[in-house]
Amino acid sequence: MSRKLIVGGNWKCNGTQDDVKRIVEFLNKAEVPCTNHIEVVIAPPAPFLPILRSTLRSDFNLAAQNCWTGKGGAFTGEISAEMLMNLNVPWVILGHSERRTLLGESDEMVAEKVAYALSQGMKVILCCGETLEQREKNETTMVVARQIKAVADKIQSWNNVVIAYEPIWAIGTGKVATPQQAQEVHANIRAWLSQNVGEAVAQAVRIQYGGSVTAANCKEIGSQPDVDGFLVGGASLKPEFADILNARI
Ligand code: G2H
Repeated sequence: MSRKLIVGGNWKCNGTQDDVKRIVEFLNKAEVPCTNHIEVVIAPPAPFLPILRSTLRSDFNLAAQNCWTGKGGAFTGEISAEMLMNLNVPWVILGHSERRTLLGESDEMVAEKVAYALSQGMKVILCCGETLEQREKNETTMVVARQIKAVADKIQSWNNVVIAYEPIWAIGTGKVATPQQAQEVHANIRAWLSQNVGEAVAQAVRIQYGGSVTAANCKEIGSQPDVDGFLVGGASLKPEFADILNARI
């Protein structure tokens, strides 16, 4: 089955207003293959979402990097899915390992967030991935399955979910997974979905690779049959992001 490529730019907690202007400038100039073949989603820090909404080209979409587990209210510092929809931000990245590790987000909390965001009409990039220690103990398949199962238990439809496989040992380290390592985990995720959710979902769900993706390594990783795009961190702040968008042509 041919799945539409999806590339995300996760700016994490980086940038100033001047950086935003500079990045939007090169994004707006970037030549990309027909948007029938690729979807581009930019995830700036939340304070910059409105300015990107009004300055970013309309064929690129926007994501938040987090949202709350339920309806907004007395939750200081949080962002609700309703607010994001109100700002015309249709995507949200959930379960990024930085939030799981640094902010203690459990599989269950991530799953609650995914379920609530979907219930509000949002689209979700669900991150999963193992630590180096878990990989060395051959626990990668188990860890990733556990993270995905928590979500599968709480949602009815995978139509608006993209999975981002991000091995933690490859995040921001410059140590990228080999194309074979990425393909193996992506294929295992698809196999898990097939056995536990259904074959149609397994074939339709897009799975991005994330972790030190650059213009130099994206072509090889992107050529793997079960890699449907990338979630890019550091390189999404640089003009080379435009080259990553063209990895498949
Ligand atoms: C992984 C990735 C973006 P980087 O976190 O989600 O970041 O490309 O900097 O490793």
